[in-house]
Formats: sequence, C-alpha cells, structure tokens
Amino acid sequence: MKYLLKNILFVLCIVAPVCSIASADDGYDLWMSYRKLDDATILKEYQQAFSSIVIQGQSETLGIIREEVKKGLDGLLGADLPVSNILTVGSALVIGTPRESELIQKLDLSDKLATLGREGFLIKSTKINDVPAVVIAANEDIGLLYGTFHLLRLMQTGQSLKDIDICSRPRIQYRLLDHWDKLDGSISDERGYAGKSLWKWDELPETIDPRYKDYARANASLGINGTVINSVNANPDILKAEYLKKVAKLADVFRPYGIRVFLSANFSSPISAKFAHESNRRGGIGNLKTSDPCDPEVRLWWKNKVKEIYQFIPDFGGFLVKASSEGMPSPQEYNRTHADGANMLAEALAPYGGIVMWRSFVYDDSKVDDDRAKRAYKEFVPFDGKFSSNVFIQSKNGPIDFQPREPVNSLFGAMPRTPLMLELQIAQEYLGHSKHLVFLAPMWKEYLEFDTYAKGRGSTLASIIDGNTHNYQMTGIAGVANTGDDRNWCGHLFAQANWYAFGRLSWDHSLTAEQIADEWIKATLTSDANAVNTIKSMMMGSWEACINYMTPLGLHHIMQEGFHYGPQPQLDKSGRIDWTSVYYHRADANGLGFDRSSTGSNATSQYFSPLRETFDDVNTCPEKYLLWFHHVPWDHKTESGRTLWDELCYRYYTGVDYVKEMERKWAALEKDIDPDICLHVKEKLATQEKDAAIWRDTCLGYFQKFSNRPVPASN
Ligand code: GCW
Repeated sequence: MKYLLKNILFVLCIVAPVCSIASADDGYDLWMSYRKLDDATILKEYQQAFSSIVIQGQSETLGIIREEVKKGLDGLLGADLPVSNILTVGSALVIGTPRESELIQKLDLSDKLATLGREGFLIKSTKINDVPAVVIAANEDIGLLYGTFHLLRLMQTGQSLKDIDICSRPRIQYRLLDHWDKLDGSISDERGYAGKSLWKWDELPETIDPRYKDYARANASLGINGTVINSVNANPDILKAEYLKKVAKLADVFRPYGIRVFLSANFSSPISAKFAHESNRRGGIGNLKTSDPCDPEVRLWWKNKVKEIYQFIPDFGGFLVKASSEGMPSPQEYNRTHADGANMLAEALAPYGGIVMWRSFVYDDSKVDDDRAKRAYKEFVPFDGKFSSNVFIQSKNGPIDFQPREPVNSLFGAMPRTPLMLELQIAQEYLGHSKHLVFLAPMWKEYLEFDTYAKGRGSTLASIIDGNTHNYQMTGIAGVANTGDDRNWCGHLFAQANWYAFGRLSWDHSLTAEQIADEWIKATLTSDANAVNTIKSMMMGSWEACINYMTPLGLHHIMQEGFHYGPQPQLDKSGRIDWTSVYYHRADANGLGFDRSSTGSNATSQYFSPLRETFDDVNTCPEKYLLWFHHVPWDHKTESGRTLWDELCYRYYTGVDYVKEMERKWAALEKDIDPDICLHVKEKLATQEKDAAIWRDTCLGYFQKFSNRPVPASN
C-alpha cells in the first residue's frame, strides 16, 4: 500500500506539471488567442453567418489574411471552415479588393471605397448571388488585413454582425512604435522592462526568428504601420552595410503586414571614428572630419548613405533623430540650427519618399532657459515654417519627460507651419516599470483631449496631431515600445493592454479608454461579464492611483535618479541640484511646487489664452497641475477644503488604498482567469502595493521636514 501510494504520488508529480504547462496561458498570444466564444446566442449567429471563407487574389498580404481569418474563425467558432476563391451555397465571409475580386467588384462599392484611402476598409453584410455574405472590402490588400483584424475584434467582443455596415480609416498617417533597443541586444538601460531586444543582431541576416512575424502581426492587428527599431541614443553602426543587411531582413518580414522600417540616426555618423568625440554617444562610421550640415561633403555623405539604404530597403521610412539632448551630437555644435540639420537629412530622403522625425526633447544647453519645461518651445517655435515638408518635429506629450502627469507640451499648437508628431511612452519608465498595473489609455485620452486653444476652443492635441487644426500635410504619432523578449512580450500581462491601447488610439483617437479596456480584456482574459467589469474598474482608475502614490497634485520627477523607479525626493550625496528632484519640487518651509507662473519662470506664458491665465492664477489652476505651475503654501486651501499638506497626505494614502483594492478585486476573480495569469498578476500587485507604500512613506516623510505638520496614520 505504502509502495502504491508512493507511486501514485510520483506519477502525480510528473504528470501535474506537464498538464499545467499544456493548459497554461503564458501570455504569448497577446490579444489574439481566439478562444472559443462561450455565449451560445452569439456563437450561433456567427456560425450561421460563416459557413465558408472566400478570398480572391494572390499576394503575400492576402496569404496572411487567409491564415489569420482561418485561425481566428476556427478558434472563435470551434470550427474548421473551408477557405477558397469560389462562392458556393450557404453563407460566407468574402474578402477582397475590387481589383482582384470579381465578387467584390460586382457589389459596386466604389463611392464608399473612394473615401477610404490606402489603409481604410469597409465591413458590410449583403448578398452575393443570393448567398448571404459579410464582406470586407478595401482599395489595397493592407486595408483588407486591417479589416480582417477588425472583424475578428468585433467577434472577440461578441458584437452582432447582423446588418453590419461600417467604414474605417486611420485618422493619423504615421503610426509608429519607437524601440529604444541597443545593438548589443540590451534594452535594460534604455527603459526596457521585458527582457532583451526582440532583434537578434548576431543571428541576422541568416536566421529569421519566427517571433518577428508575430511582432508584425500584433502591430498590424492594431493598425501600427511603422517601427523605429533602434534607440534614439543611436549607435552609428546601425548605418553600416553589415547592419543594413540585417535590417533589410526585418523589413522583408514586416512589409506584408504594412509595417515600414525606420532607423534612429546619429547626427555625427559621417565623422571618421578617429575624429569622433569621447562619449560613446558620439558618431563615427564615415571618413569626414565634421558633420556640419552645411558642409558639401557631409551632405553628399548622407545622400550616398540614403541611396545605399534604399538599395537594401526599398520602402525605408526615414530617420528619427535625437540631437542636442543628453549628450547626443547636433548641428548646434557647428553653429547651425535644428532646421539646418533636419533639412539636410530631409533632402537626402525626399527623392525616395522618406521622412525625418526630429525630436524636440532638448535640454542640454543651459543658456536657453533655467526652466527645462520651457526649452523645447524656445528652441523650436522660432523655426516654424523653416523645416522641409518631409520633416516632423516629434514631441513628447509633456514639457518635461513622460511623467505620471504633465500638462501638454506648450509646443503643440505653437507651430502651425510644421507638422508636429506626438511621442507617447508605452514603456512605464516613470510609472512603475513592468511591475505596476497602470493602464495608460486614460492618460493618453487626457492629453489627446487637452484643449490648447491654439485656434480658439476645440484646438485639442488630437486635432493638432491629426492635422485638422493647422491642416498639416503629414500626420504622425509614435509610442516608445514596451516590448522585449520576455515570453509575454511586455513583462506585466497588463502592460500588453498599453501596447494595445496605443495602437487602437493611433488608428482612432476618438475611442474611449473604457472601450479599449473592454476589448482588450475580452480578447485577452475573459468574456465573463462580471469579471470584465471588475477588471475594467481596476484598470480605469489605475493611472490616477499611480499619480496619487507617486506624484500627486502636479509634483513631478521625484523618482530615483537614473533608474526612475522608486522615490528619491532628496538630493544624492553629490549635492548637484540641476535635474534632480529638489530642482523640480522646490519644497521649503513656506510650501511646495515649482513656480512657473508669471511670478516665477513664466512658463505659463507659453500657453494660449485663456489657458495662460487659468494656469497662471493659483486659484484657477486645475488642481492636477497645481504644484507644476505654482509654489503653494502648506496651508493653502484646496478644493476639498483640506490644506495643501492634508490634501497631499490624503492623495498619497488614496493611491496606496487603490492598489489594495485592486488586489482584493483580483483575488475574487480566481475562477474566471487562467491560473498562471492569475498568479502572475497577483504577485505583481503585491509588489505594487509594497512599492506604493514606500512611495507614500518616503515622500511624506521627506516633505514633512519642511511642512512641520503631522502625517496621519491613514485616510
Ligand atoms: O526620459 C529620458 C530617458 C532616457 C531617454 C530620453 C529620451 C532614450 O530617461 O533614457 O533616452 O528620455 O527620450 O531621449
């Protein structure tokens, strides 16, 4: 008996892990696992609507569509649907362009298609030869791919397709992921929190990791159409032929998914290594002594380099450039301007249809202004209208640096003759890395809906970057990627939702954060209505909670230096003040906050009226920006009636309490969620709770030294 028991235990030990591996969800499939739908009514509707799939035409993209639609419908419906190019009896999903598909041509959709551009699509229920059909039509195959993913999304979220009739096209033209990946394969010191780079430079160009295709597929499912594959702190080696060959292989994989490759370029690339400056961010792969953009040899170097790139990558997208920032080389070193530098590159790229994305994230030159928040505006606004037509100025959402909350960068609206491209950060550099659950869609919506008043009421950030306010001829948005080679791509399962949200908003910034959360949860985790609502409620308040336990009421940049994770409100041992927490929070016996009003740095004057006045007056400044724009006395009465000090304490406690609440909510979902995912998130939340309490206690403990008022034990 004892022997038998021992054997049973042995078998259990062997078998149990095997079973759990087989059934485990490791997060690799992202929002595309296509689990069978469990709502019987909707399942029946779909099963009746689709007894076959008909796709006419041949191309690599159509091949991908065949694969995707088969995988998606088979998975969601638990079926094995035939895919062919002939319409038979029953009911069908018919996908095609009028050019390749006579079935689509017959429907005469030309009026609608004329409004959809190259990437748009329509989905419509109709009849073809008396056969009931749902049709996905577009002008180009890439539109069909986007339409296919959209149909699958509608089905994943259980929406009825009866009488469906929708048209969709992106509101923004360039929708990019910016990777801050280094050529040695690391991202960790470039704000990557999910392992190493996806790009295996040492294996390329010979070996093509299958994951490249999955990466492209995930992006295409959201409508992302470009990727900058290397860090803005660009290693000039990326432009050497040996790397271009590798990049070309990635571009080949991404192309049929509608994704173009872009590269970050180091401004001093033309310089010979022997003349390069000391710092490792300085260039040197050419044979010149200078990278002066007005030097004919330098201009020729770039023209030749660009020509070479297009020989490897015929649809190369262009360059992203970080200059005059954090030690990166720049035209200003030769007394040239941002426009001189950007236009030189633009001229080389223009014949091939390439663009330049020149970043406005500059703060190296202390002569410009003492207040870092004012620098981009001061350096770029005078050059409005001076950039070539294929140059974007790419600007971070806020004036400082991807903080938990900032007002919108005053540059937006102030450059009517220069297309501004918005740069968001999907990676949570200042929002708990991949350890904290922080859903960023509400944050991005707050920025997108921020009214700059550039041309009167309604000049929202969204309407600036989609070209409506100033009639920009090019429009663009970029998100700093949060991907890495972790099995689940993003480190935290919930960080996938931020990749998802960025993609969805870049296609249509009018979507609500709730809708995006709802889609992501249903596609990724569960369709159980109660569970969906609970998870949504966790996600929707998670950003505000993070602000509360890190930087409430407009505080900013009080994170650990360098690492940007935990709190560090105090100076480090060096006693240096510039760009430290002390510079930003300015706590003293009188109060807290950075006076950027007209009595201080006057950054408020960079905004349009009436924002300028609203921000300038401590009594009308929105409380969320209070300490961003004002140095506020500890006893100042806030909207709640509490003093500044009491409100600060209240916010820090509220933030931590929210995390505890998320833990409670998550624990109650055990039966609805895959066990591995359940445990993974549970552990992350425990870390978040611990961290949030550290933030609260460190910051309140430190500020108390100035406020001299008691910290309560709880709210
Ligand atoms: O936020 C800061 C980061 C740097 C980054 C820089 C930038 C890529 O701390 O790591 O460098 O911004 O955006 O250029």
